[in-house]
Amino acid sequence: MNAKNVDSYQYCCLEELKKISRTRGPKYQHLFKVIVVGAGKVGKTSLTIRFAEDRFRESYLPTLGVDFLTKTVTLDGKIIKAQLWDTGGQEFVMSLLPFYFSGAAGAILVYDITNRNSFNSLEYWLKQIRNNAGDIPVTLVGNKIDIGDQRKISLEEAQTYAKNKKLIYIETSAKTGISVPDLFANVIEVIMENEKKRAAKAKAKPKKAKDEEEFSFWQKA
Ligand SMILES: Nc1nc2c(ncn2[C@@H]2O[C@H](COP(=O)(O)OP(=O)(O)O)[C@@H](O)[C@H]2O)c(=O)[nH]1
Ligand SMILES: [Mg+2]
Repeated sequence: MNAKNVDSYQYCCLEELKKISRTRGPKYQHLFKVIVVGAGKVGKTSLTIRFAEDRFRESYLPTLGVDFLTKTVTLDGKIIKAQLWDTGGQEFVMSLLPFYFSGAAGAILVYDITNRNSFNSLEYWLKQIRNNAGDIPVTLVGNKIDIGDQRKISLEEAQTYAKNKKLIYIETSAKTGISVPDLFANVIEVIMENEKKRAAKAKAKPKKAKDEEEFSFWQKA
């Protein structure tokens, strides 16, 4: 698949999403976009599928372009629809990065606790998030704890890294499902808190500045 095809595929996905929300009518109060990033084979696709559909597959299918999965959750009596954007870490997707990051309300940054290279690449991905999506909440995920006997990055090292970068840290297994609901619950909670803060700040600002700052990702039904 080349970049041109990926673009049209992407466009179709967006059109499809719009159609769904039009025909079925909005059944949620908030809709936001969460991006899932990290090196290849760390479990990004597996985590999003585990969360959205509660299943797991052993075989590796590299993600081509970008895929959406949506999940509706309830928090503080509000219905929230999370749109999870999953991407492959391959070079050919790089041209799509700005589009992929645009309007994200939060990010899940994944590495594989049994793979040192995936941990080393966190710096790169964090830079991409900060450059393209700004100061959004980021949750760091150490995945594959079901094979903890092959662990290459200790819990302490990961926690220290997360603390230095001011990230929330959580360890999961997409395979067994352990801590996957906690991860997403946490992500949604921090995004909601961040949005509340942003809204309060925007309210306090004069109208002109408010208009300039408005982003479309925070959509009310
Ligand atoms: N043991 C184990 N394998 C996993 C886990 N998550 C993903 N995998 C496997 O790791 C490989 C890559 O997973 P995938 O979700 O495609 O990674 P992605 O490239 O980051 O999207 C696949 O063979 C998965 O079955 C996990 O939590 N534990
Ligand atoms: Mg994938």
